[in-house]
Amino acid sequence: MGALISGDAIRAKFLARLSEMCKAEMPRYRAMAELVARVNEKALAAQPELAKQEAVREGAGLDVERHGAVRIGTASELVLLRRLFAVMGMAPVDYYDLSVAGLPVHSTAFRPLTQAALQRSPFRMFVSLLRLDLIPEPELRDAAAALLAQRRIVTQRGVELLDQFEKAGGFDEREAAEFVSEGIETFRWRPEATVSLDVYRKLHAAHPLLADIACFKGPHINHLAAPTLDIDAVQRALRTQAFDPKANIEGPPQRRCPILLRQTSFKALAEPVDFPASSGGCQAVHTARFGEVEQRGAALTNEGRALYDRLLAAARGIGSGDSMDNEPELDRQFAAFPDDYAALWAKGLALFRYRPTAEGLRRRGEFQTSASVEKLLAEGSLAIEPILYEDFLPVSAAGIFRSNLAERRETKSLGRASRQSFEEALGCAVIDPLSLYIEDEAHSLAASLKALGLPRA
Ligand code: OOG
Ligand code: NI
Repeated sequence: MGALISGDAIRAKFLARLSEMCKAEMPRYRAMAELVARVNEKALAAQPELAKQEAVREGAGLDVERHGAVRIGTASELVLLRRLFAVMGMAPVDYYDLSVAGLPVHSTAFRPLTQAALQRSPFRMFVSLLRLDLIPEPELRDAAAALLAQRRIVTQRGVELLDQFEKAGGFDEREAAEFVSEGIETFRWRPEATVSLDVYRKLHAAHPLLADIACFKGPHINHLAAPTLDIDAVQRALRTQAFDPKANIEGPPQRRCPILLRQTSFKALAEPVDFPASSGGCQAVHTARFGEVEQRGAALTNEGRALYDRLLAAARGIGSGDSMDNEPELDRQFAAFPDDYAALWAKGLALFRYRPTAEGLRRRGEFQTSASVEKLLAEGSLAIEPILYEDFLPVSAAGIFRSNLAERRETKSLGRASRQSFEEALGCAVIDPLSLYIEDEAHSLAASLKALGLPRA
């Protein structure tokens, strides 16, 4: 066995292959990525300081996708994906309940946990698990469960490699390359249903997600999300260039100091699918795969997030859903959310990374041990920059899901969150994202104070 390859390196390779595969399989997605690249180039030329906003990262420029998504059917599939993503240094962070938006799934995001790892390859996978308990028809539940019990979503060689990785604690270069090739197979689009058109239609009628998850050989990746520096310009370009984007950008409105996550997408394409010859054979279309764009801003504290949720709910209560352009109402509500970093810091709404300034370092050792962080910031000895939000938003995710469902359905809540059953299926607890941001913030503050000669607990 040769030298071990890092999870970060395997993740970067895996994403490069996924991206290549999606662009080859879906010319529409390639075209969207090119459109986004043109918008980013323009935005950077007009405002070079934008590069800082979505820290154009060391190993990952703006041409590298930030996330993808799959939907799976069973606990054992979820465990397989957990093992597969662990090889790439990705762990499950947060729990997203989508049942409140009428969707029979709940989700987590597998992602790298540290800034250093995100810097090298900021790729995450949003993984949604079907909740058969939210499908009312018992015979369809049974049919879906039987279909899912039969399929194997990781190749046999892929499973052997996972066992080997867990025994040895790593892969050398040759093994990593083989793992990437096997792993990609799990996410490939195979335009052949495993059921008759009649069964497909029944499952689809119960819920389109049920058909998407249960009627195929594997959990085809349904989208990748390209990063942008100007999502409003992307949305306009998608409209004028007939990409059929969703009606509104999900997340907070446009701001001087971006927060959390804004997302848009072109709607899922109707793609031809073959049905098995054994059941009469025929073709129909299936609507699942799309393309997404994201722009990230500051991570929020609990207080900031509560304010965000409250303003968003107020805006949605007045506008509604995806069918309506809710921008004016969002703008109106979010006037109550401070839009400069100093105020976000002072009010404890966002999370920040600290660093000592050159001026501060020059005065090292001259500070009074009682000097407050506020004073050090005010006199310019310390500086802050927002910590980027690396996770997802359940209301936004639901908006993206819904814009891709073929028909208009009621948005009636299907049930309640079931974090416990999700974690039982996963075989471990999901990580609390806030704890990661807080640790980052605390660590940077301690290191900065130390650099100023102000060691403190
Ligand atoms: C996932 C939809 C959610 C996001 O970025 O929030 C999503 C899916 O359609 O499977 O992609
Ligand atoms: Ni997405």
